[in-house]
Amino acid sequence: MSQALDEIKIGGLGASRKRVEDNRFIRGKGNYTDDITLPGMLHMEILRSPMAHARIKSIDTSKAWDIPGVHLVLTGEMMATRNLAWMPTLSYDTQAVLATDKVRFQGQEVACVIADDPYIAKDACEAIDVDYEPLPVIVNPEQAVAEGAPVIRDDKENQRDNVIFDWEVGDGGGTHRAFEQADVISRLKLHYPRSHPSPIECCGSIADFNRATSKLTVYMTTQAPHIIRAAVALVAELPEHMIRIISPDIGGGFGNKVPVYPGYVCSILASILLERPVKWIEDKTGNLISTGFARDIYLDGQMALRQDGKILAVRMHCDSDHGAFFSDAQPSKFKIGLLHSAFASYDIPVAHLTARGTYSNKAPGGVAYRCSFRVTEAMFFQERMVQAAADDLGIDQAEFRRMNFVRDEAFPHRTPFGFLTDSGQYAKCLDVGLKAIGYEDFRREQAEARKRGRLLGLGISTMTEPLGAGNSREYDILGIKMFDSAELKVHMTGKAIVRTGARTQGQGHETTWAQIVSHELGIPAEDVVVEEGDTDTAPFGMGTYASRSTPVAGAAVAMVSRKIRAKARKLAAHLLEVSEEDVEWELGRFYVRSAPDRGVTIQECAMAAYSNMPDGMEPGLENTAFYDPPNLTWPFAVYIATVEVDPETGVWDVLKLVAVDDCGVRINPMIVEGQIMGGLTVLPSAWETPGFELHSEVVTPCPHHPIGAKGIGECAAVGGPAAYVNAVMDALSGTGVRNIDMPLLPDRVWEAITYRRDVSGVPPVRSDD
Ligand code: MCN
Ligand code: CUM
Repeated sequence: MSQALDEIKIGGLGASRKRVEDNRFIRGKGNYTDDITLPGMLHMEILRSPMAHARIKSIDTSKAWDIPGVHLVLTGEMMATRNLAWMPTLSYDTQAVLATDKVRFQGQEVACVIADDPYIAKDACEAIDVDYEPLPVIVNPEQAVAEGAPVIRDDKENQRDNVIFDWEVGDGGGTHRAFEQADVISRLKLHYPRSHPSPIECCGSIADFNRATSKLTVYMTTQAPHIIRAAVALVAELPEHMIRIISPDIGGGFGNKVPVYPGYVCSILASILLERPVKWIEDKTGNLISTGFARDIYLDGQMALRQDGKILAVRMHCDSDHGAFFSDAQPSKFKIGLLHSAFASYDIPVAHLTARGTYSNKAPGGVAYRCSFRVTEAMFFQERMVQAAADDLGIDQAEFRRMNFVRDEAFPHRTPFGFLTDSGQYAKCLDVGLKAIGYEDFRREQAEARKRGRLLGLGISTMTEPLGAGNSREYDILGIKMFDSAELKVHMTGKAIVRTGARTQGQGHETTWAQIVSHELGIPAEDVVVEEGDTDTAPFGMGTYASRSTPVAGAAVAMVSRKIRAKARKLAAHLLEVSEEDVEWELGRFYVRSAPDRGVTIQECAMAAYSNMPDGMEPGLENTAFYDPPNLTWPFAVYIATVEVDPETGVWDVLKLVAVDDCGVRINPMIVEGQIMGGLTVLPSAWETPGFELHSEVVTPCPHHPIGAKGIGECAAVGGPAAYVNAVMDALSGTGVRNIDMPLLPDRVWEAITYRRDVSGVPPVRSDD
């Protein structure tokens, strides 16, 4: 008879285990960067530019130096003597650490003061006298390429204009031919505005250089500690083994804590110069005006359609505003992230995307924000475009999607831009969503309400997200290939520690990685501790963003557990005095095939690894696995929102939101639901947050992931926005309004309803009459 453990009871795969990290968080016992105080620690503050574009004529720091308690005033000129005035970005550009020649965005770092406390440092910043000569300012791509536009990056030798790149992907000729066959061509232009990830905790670092040991320890808010270690080694030319990056608890990242910021660099240099720990904690204003933003993309697309509803081809152009430095965090190969994952949900034969990136006098970033390298923009555009096309053809929204979806049996499917999606049941997800929202009934109710002057709307959005970069053949950042690793140490009493190079920021890795170990080894999850974030102890990893942790680091946890199991099997054979081939595994236990009652538990094997190993066997039960995924994982989701718009004020309320997410096998269903709700809510308060109805009945296991899981961390933030916008647009159907750019503030909606016209959010001004 089987004596296998009950997987749910031990907290394995599928268990809605409460998050173990919350034990400390809800008690206020988290350990964030700002909670750390080191002996002799000094404090750093940054002086930021009040101007968006100006030449620096002079910087006078003498008054700052005179303030008691000030230890160091850093300027770009001083940084330059150490070759640190500029640093490389993640997209092969350069970024000013402290400005020397010009300031290029409002909020740019101009000088730093290191003092006994942050207040003295702040006062001293205000005592610094900077003489600026204002220059014309550019705030959007149109201005950037206009005749006579000032060249923002005149620091770069061969830069004669404000264009960063012109990039294209897809089949231009084929797309052109398909458009010639079209019965109808549908067009949509929109702006996905700049957004800021806005984590509750701002960025910060404590650099601690110890002259006696030559060791540099940096506590910092980073989603990717190993990448930072490599960057510090390469940029500051310090030996990598003498650098230790510790990412303590993180109070939300959302992409904001991927880039390298000047504050980190300055605190490191200051600590080296002063030989004392230097703490820098950014304030909210600093975080909002200077750290990695997202989106800021202008999209113009056309869809070639056959009268019967078949999508024949798509043509897209994207103008993206990257701010003053091209510092996007994205795989090297792709200039505009994974924007070309657009239209992956649909079976479209051919497509062509052209993209132009330009500089502006805005903060750099392009980190994306809860989205795998610009897939939010891709999916938003996909779903807005699909809605517009269905309207143009007079075909029902849901039906139009269904008839163009990639069919279940067509996987793996090559998208028109060349990705290979792995699996899914798109139509089934849509059916579940339509049933849950009560589609037919709502349409009737909507028509009835219209007669009484009430505006109801229903918006559908789907998303197919490329999650889990690498594989290493195609994905790298600055040449560093994208894979991950996990280390598992099983102690003699059968308790274990698992470490990965990912870094949780609230996603619950401390809970879910233990569940994977439980699933593979039958060790109860509560007996497995998870540790991440310290480069001296964690194995190498590319960090946590683009929902790559489960697809890559999580897979590595499964793979290292399997290595441990393979060794435990040898130990079991030894203990049971049979040959390895006669040993069978069931959860938590090895047994003799011919005599199932004779068995040993995984814990007994662990003890044997330290006390009774067979002759010639290396002792211990520890291992590391590197995992280079064969492909990205491709979760799918359908989000359907219903709204009511008040025609008098433009205020709109969400009546209901139904989410159907298929992220493959769910490790922890409760955490997955938390991730979905968070993604659908993003920044608004509870007051604006509707009740969500989440569905988990569609599960398409990822065919190439060891436990069948796909990523989920960003799906709802990727697919959610179009559901809300499509619902408002649906409520306005018949008015001739085709687009309102986000944010859908009441005044914009009111303007659209009242004047029956599109409302564009294009800065700097929009005509109000
Ligand atoms: N999970 C699961 N089953 C699956 C997939 C995931 O149980 N099939 C669990 C995972 O084990 C993990 C969580 O769900 O505990 C999210 O997993 P995953 O999709 O792999 O995403 P990451 O862990 O890589 O998280 C990154 C993602 C990103 S890129 C952003 S941005 C974002 C997000 O997570 N930032 C967040 N969610 C966030 N949630 C919080 N609380 N804070 C942030 O900063
Ligand atoms: Cu794109 S925001 Mo997340 O990938 O850290």
